[in-house]
Amino acid sequence: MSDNLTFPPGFIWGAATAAYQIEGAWDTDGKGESIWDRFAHTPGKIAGGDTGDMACDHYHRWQEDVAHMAALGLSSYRFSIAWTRVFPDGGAQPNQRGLDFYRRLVEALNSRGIAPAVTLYHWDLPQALQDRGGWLNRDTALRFAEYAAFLFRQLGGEVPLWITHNEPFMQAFYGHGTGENAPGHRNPWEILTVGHHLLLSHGLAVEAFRAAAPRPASPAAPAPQIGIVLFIWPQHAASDSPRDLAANSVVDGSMNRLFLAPLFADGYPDDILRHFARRGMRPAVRPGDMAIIGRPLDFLGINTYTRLINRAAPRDLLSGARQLPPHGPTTAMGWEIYPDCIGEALRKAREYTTLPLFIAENGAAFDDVVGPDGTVDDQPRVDYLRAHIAAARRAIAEGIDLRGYYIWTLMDNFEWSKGLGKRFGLIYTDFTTQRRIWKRSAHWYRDVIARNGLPQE
Ligand code: IFM
Repeated sequence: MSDNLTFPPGFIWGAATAAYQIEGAWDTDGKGESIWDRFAHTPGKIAGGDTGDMACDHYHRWQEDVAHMAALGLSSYRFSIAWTRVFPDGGAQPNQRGLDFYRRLVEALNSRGIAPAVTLYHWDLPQALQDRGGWLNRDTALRFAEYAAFLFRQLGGEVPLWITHNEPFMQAFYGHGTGENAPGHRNPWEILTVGHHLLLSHGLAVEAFRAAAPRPASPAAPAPQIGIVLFIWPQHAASDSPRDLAANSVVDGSMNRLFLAPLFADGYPDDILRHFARRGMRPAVRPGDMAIIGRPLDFLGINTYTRLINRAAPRDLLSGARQLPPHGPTTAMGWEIYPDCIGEALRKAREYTTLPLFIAENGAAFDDVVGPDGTVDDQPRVDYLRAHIAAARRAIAEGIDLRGYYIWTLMDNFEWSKGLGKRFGLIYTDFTTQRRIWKRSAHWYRDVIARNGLPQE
């Protein structure tokens, strides 16, 4: 690490995906219906009428995809398990064929030296549990802990990094507040209860993990670890006026502190509880819950892509804030390209915990096209990644214990309500033929991994 481009030895270079976004095969081999299957099949919910029915057809093409990961040189691959493949109706009866799919995938990754990082829940709740109230029903947290315990028993030792949830913020606020995500509820009064049950289910799963104490596959391998992945987006006030500062603090409180504080400090932040209580919103906390939620973890994963600039907007029911337009160039999502999001998100996490940190997702959508010569020249993504990885390197130089960086995402996939049109991948997916084409950024990332750092410009 003699220069400011090289990373510490053993730094983890990864790529991330999620089950519903890549697998397809939505009703194959006994898989049950999830809330995303139901939501995407509801007309008008997804741009262009797209669904994840096929997505990248990874369920059938996983061997080819693992070969791409190996060719990239990934040290880790983060993916999620579809609860409904393993327990089709969210109950206690496992589906062997679903479990076998993940067992084969985990074995293939390990055999190629790619450490599996497994997310248990990336938003695809069994529809059968949704029919019984979903995350509004405290019982769903108990069902989640059983599902998690089953996987710890089955695959625990083969998976070095277990992640309970991906971005509980999104499930709570977008699934239940704006309705942009499944299950599509537009009922802000549900948000805090859903968020609380997600966190409770996380804590119960951590307890199940400690009880199972999965042993590493080989004595030389490190013991499997457990953590959670939070969405941490830096928030900036539009001005120094007390109103803008207060509005900014509410957005930061809702997106970031509402999840960091109960996990790592002493409960929900008072200012945010008061803010929501004035709107009649309260989490359904029972005695003992906060101790479960705060069970010690082994690491924290952070997803960060940009920043938001907030100005007071008293008419906004939920936050009392509005976001200003981005202050510079944006990605195809309309998100400002703001590389300091990496350092700011890591420092925010550091206010709450000294655990090892991972950037569990970072990346960009651009309007990539296959050129006449059959290549995909995504130089804007290379520029984005270079700037963000450089920011990660600066954070390490500051003393932040950052252990790894996962690009979102391995290959273009189903970007939730935006459908198949938002391309975030290192690898271009032709959704008609399912052909994969390495973009310029994939070649570039392979080089970064091989040299364990950034090339000179
Ligand atoms: O595609 C999503 C992912 O599922 C969760 N984090 C943000 C990504 C880009 O929007």
